Amino acid sequence: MEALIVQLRRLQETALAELTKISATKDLTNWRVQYLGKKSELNALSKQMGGLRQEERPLFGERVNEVRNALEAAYLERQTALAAAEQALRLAQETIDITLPGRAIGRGAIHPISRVIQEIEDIFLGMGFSIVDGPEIETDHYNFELLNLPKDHPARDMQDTFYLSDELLLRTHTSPMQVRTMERMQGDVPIKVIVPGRVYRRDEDDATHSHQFTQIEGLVVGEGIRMSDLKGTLESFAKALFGPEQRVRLRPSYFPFTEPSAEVDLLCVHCHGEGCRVCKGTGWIEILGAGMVHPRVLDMSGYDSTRYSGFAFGMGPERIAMLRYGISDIRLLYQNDLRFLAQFARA
Ligand code: 2U9
Repeated sequence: MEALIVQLRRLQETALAELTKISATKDLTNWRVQYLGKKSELNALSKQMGGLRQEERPLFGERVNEVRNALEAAYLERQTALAAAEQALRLAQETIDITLPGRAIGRGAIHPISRVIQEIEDIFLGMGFSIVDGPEIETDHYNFELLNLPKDHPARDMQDTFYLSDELLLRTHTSPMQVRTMERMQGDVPIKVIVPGRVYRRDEDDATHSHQFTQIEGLVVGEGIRMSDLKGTLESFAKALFGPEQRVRLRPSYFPFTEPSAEVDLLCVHCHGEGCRVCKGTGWIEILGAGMVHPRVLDMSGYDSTRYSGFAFGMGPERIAMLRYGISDIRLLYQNDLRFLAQFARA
């Protein structure tokens, strides 16, 4: 019995000494199998109990249990300590230095044409208009015929056209969308729409011309719509866009789709009517074209011109952007030069 007790003590000392040498949780399992498993020395020793005298057995059993408990406790303690150390190491390695400055994302700017379009859309939405848009590839029928521009009409030359085939073309104005709107409304009134969009003309590009540009056109159709409605609407628009001091002036003009037609001047946005370089000394600048919808145009789109009337207008956001921001060459608006565009970033 004495010899067995000594073996037990030695076993405990060796096992604990071995345990302290283990430095990774994955190596703990081998230790546990070796010192606490079925084939362990401890198990072998405990089986020797049968060879002991009856009165020695409780004491020996107690000693075996003490050693087993001590080894179990030491194992758990070591496992907890190693797991904590390993986690601390992992956390330290995965630490991100959040004090590093990030990569700055450049601030974008809304294109000056888009800015002007958005502003104009807001103004007309506020006056109860709807916004519609449609195809840039159109038919001759919608782009010309239904706008009172038959094939032999001299005004077709005013708008040199990119034809894609005999019947298909790049629209020269957004007006075909007003025609399509009238068709869709099938004689219903009122119609109050504006149509912003890109249009195309066979022009040589220079400081004031571009073969591709933008238009915003408007159309109002109803009963009893008069020239005074046109003037009042455009005056409200001009004040909303350029300030309450604005005024509009109509001069007679000609468009095939309106009769009468007018060119619409606003007080010069630069000198407010004094006369300057921008308005060539007149105090006025031309911003819009407009007129009462030609009766033939109404009739062709299903609106009886003896009962209904309407007004229409058109303007170029490029021209408005150039006046507002002092841009002297229209081509700057299409070159996508960031040095130019970045100037329109909001602070
Ligand atoms: C329908 C009936 C009438 C649209 C109109 C103008 C006058 C006009 C130009 C101004 C400068 C275009 O951007 S610009 O080149 N537009 O002067 N446009 S009346 O008249 C219509 C349109 C559709 C059914």
